[in-house]
Order: sequence, then structure tokens, then C-alpha cells
Amino acid sequence: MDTRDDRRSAPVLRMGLRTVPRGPSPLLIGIVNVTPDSFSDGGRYLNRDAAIVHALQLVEDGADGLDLGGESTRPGAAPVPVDEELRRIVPVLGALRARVDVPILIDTAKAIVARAALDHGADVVNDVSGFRFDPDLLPMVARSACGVVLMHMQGEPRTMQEAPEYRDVVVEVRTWLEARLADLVRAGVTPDRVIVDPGIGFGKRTEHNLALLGNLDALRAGGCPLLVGASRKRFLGALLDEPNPERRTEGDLAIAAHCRAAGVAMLRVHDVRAARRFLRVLDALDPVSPAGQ
Ligand code: HH2
Repeated sequence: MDTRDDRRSAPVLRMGLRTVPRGPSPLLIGIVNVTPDSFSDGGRYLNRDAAIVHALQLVEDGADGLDLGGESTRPGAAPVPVDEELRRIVPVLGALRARVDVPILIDTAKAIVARAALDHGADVVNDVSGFRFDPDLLPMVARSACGVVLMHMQGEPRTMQEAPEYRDVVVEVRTWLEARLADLVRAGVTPDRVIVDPGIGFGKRTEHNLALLGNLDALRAGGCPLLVGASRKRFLGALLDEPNPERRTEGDLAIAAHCRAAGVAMLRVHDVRAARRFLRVLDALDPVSPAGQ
């Protein structure tokens, strides 16, 4: 197992069987939601061809990876049956795998969907439930060589924003990530396959999200690389007084600069082009890799 210091200075990030070179900025993971109801872009890429065109454009815009999801996790979202999620994901994934060489994350909480995605060339399983919703997912992942995103969520999407409560959100999320990482290791997932994520907006109020983002270093459970997914989320809408998610770009760029300085490994973003151009300028101004990568 890598030591924490080895991993923090690693010039590459492991994503399943791929290794991706690291620069001073976080890797940008472009979001591809093949859903009718995602909070920012629901319905826009439900059509297979539209999703493929969009994903190819994200790579063209500078995405280092893609996160493909067939079920919205926005607050109040309805669950999607497994057949429907497969129908949304598999054809898009198959077409993309033949055309792009970047790592592909499959954003699902279902073992059957994750298995099919890995069989069609996905590299990383990104389960926002932290392997709580489908008991078959963790053993399946442990048997494969894929990468794993371990994300914190309080509750479940249908009700998670009704009354999120913490005594100390940073300590509680850190403790949960550590305990869950230990469960993953017991199940057979080596820690060098894991990327941890505080789960911005998942059972958290604005003040919780800000506390987590302000203490990212404390959230690197087990020394694992960090992924942050704050793109266009509701707390940015609150801070900017901006109800339209597509008009929260300034918030996204502030998050990108903040995460870069904190040594975050990956940012999950909708607008890859804006983030890439913004970070390119920051990298020219300050080419030194921040601590924590
Ligand atoms: N956020 C969303 C979905 N998946 N995965 C990780 N690891 N981290 C996140 O923060 C995260 C995630 C929600 O955003 P989005 O996909 O844009 O919306 P929706 O869930 O409505 O499809």
C-alpha cells in the first residue's frame, strides 16, 4: 500500500487500470447526464446521439475524464429502474469508448449497471451512496480492477435536503469516509484504487458545504486523492442569488481556484471549457503543484 506522502506527491492519478498524468490543477471530469430530470441539464442529453455529441465536445473542450450517469441524484429525484438506467447508459458508453481514450466514470448505485458499464469499458465506479444502497455493488467492485469513488451522503436523494443536521460536519464526514474506506479495504478494495469525495450538496446546507470546502485537507481520508463535485449546485445559487444553474459559472470558477490551491485531484464539472480556460491561466501564473495532490 502506498504511504500518504508517496501518494500526495504522485505525478499520476490512478483510475482503474489507467494512470493519468497530474499537473498543478485538478483533473477535470466532464458531466454527461443521460437523464430527463438532472438539476442543471435534465432532458438535454437523454437522446443517445445528443449525449454522445455532448461528451465528445467535453473532451474537445479539455476534459480529462467523463462521468456518465443515467439516474439523477438531485434532491427529490425519483429512482430509475435498472432496465431503464441500462438502456440510457450502455449505448452511449459503447459509442464513447470506441471514440475517446479518457477515463470514464460510471455514476451509479446499482451493481448490475456498474457491471455492464465496466464490461463496456468504464474505468471507475462512482457511487454517490457510498455503497449503501445496493449490497451487491461492493463485492462486485472488489472482484474487479476498477477505480472507486467513495462519496459521503447524509440520507438518500429523495429526502436528504429536508433537514440535514451535523454537530461538526467536517469531523463527521471525515470519520464516515475513514470508516467506509476501512469497509472497502475489508471487502478487498485496495486503498490505491479509491478516490474520496465529501459529497457537496448531498444532505448538506450551504454552511455545511462551505465548512467542507474550507477544510478539504482534513477530508483526505486514508491519504486518498480528493474529488469535488460542486458544479452549479444550489449553495452557489444561494451565494450568487442566481436561480438558474447554468448561470453560476463565476461560482464554479471560484470553486476551481479554491480546489486547485487545496490540491484537489479531480473536479466534476458541467462547463469544462470555462474551467479549462480559467485553470490554464492560473497554471501559467503559478505552475507549481500545490501540496496535497
Ligand atoms: N454530484 C452529482 C452527481 N454525482 N458524484 C460525485 N462523486 N460527486 C458529486 O458531487 C456528484 C456526483 C449531482 O450533480 P449532477 O449530476 O449535475 O445532477 P443530477 O444528480 O441531478 O444528475
